[in-house]
Amino acid sequence: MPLEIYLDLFSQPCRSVYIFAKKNNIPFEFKKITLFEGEQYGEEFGKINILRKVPAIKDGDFTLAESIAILLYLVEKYGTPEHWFPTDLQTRARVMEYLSWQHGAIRIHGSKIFWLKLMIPKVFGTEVPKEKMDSAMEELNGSLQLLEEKFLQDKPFIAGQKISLADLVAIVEIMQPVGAGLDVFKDRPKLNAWRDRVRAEIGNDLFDEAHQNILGAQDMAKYVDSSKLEKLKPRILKLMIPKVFGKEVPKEKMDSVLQDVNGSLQLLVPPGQALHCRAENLTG
Ligand SMILES: N[C@@H](CCC(=O)N[C@@H](CS)C(=O)NCC(=O)O)C(=O)O
Repeated sequence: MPLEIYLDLFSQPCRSVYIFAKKNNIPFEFKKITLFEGEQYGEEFGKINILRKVPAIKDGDFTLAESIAILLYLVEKYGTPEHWFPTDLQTRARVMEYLSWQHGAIRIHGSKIFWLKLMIPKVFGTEVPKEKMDSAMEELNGSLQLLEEKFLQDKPFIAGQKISLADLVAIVEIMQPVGAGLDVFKDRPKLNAWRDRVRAEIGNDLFDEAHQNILGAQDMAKYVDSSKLEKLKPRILKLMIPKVFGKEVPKEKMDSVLQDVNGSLQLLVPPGQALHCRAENLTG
């Protein structure tokens, strides 16, 4: 039975696993989980990953979640070229240092921009207030600066002369806000040159193919079926509002949305209020 990889290429960690498997000619079956349709909550996927997140893999009877664990599993199982996860103790430690740091920094901050700039306005039909955007931009800029100054410095790649898992995981995350229309490379010549090197090492065609969905997200958002967006609202209230605003949506407000998804935010706050009022109402 071939290795199964459960993916949605809108997701950054899915792209890292996808690119790694393709680049290293690892045979696998692409099992599509469409996040926007909530397929991660289906019964079948629950048997693969009870955490309800992609990526995940199934290798025979063995299932595994978490992109970093999956990448390391593939490194070991398929004996991929050494530069991806160097054997030298300290070089490997540099890769691990980045992989450990990025979850709470570039990943969170890049995703937040994607939601604030593209998804929340599209789904709720209103712009996010400027001060929320400014503070999210400040966080992302802080992380990008650390990537350049602490992790990349003057080396071609994060671990030194060669591309490693650290660069792969970094680039897929950085492309997320780009998908929402933010040119993160503008006025960052070092980051721009690093992106070009990483893309060339991955292979331009594979890089572009893996990023086709996310780079088309703005166009897709224009034409997406509004009934799908309605279905997304409760999930956004439950999953994204707490992430983005750092507070849970109170249970009674959540319940009222679930009772009438079509009414959505209009049920919760009077129409016409700005999103920051709505967000404050939502988060209590
Ligand atoms: N730490 C996990 C994060 C996985 C994750 O957050 N996946 C998101 C997509 S980027 C997901 O599946 N979300 C579905 C949901 O939360 O419903 C990893 O690195 O694999």
